[in-house]
Amino acid sequence: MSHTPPAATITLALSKGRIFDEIMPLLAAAGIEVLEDPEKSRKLILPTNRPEVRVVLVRASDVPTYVQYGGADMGVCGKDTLIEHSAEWGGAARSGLYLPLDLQIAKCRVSVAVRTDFDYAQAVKKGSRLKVATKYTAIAREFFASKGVHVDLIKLYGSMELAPLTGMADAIVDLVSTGNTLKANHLMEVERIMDISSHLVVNQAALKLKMAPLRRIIDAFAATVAANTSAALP
Ligand code: PRT
Ligand code: MG
Repeated sequence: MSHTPPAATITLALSKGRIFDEIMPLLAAAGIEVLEDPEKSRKLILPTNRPEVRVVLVRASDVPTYVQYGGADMGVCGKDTLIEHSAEWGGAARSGLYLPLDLQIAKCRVSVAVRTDFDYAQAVKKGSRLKVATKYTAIAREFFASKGVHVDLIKLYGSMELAPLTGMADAIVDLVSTGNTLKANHLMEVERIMDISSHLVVNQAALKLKMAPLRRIIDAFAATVAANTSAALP
């Protein structure tokens, strides 16, 4: 059986977990319902109630790659992931990605954290060279360069919290949401680098070829985001 879709199919790339869970209400408001639970199914291609729309499940950090190379027409991923992906390509535009909408979901922040017994302010003041472990090397490089702090970046793919605990690094740059993970590992947040939310990413060529159906989905998402934002105002 071939998995190559008919030309009119819209493929949406999502990652399991928080992004999948938080995009569901937006999809529902756009009239799209995913027919299988990714936590229960082993399938990587999930059908929806709309025969022309399907979801592909990929690693969060692979979402921009799928959209860029046309494996998906659109996708949802964090601004953190987008910045790191764009840095590899010399900018979002050069990677052929169109970013029409901040979906305001899966919110968190990128922060610098250190061991509670490490005097970060003093180290910065003294002009010490800091060893910083992170998955977000582009964000970290840009941030410390703008502060004029010299850093040796150590690239990790997960469990960043361990690096300062084992003495491998002085600091980490990681995503923080409640702060519970840092606290549980005797780390503290010392700088907030930027706020993060998830964005809609669209393949520019697909947008031209499938303008009407993609626009309908983008507009429906935008309407829900606008309604949610105004409902959240005091
Ligand atoms: O897990 P995998 O390696 O496959 O990829 P991923 O970690 O990139 O995917 P996933 O699903 O964990 O995250 C997808 C996106 O969700 C991220 O790119 C962010 O944009 C967004 N997001 C929002 C978060 C968080 N909040 C978050 N808290 N991603 C990760 N975390 C982790 C963080 O890295 C840390 O380990 O949660 C921990 C901190 O949480 P608190 O609540 O204890 O502070
Ligand atoms: Mg994760």
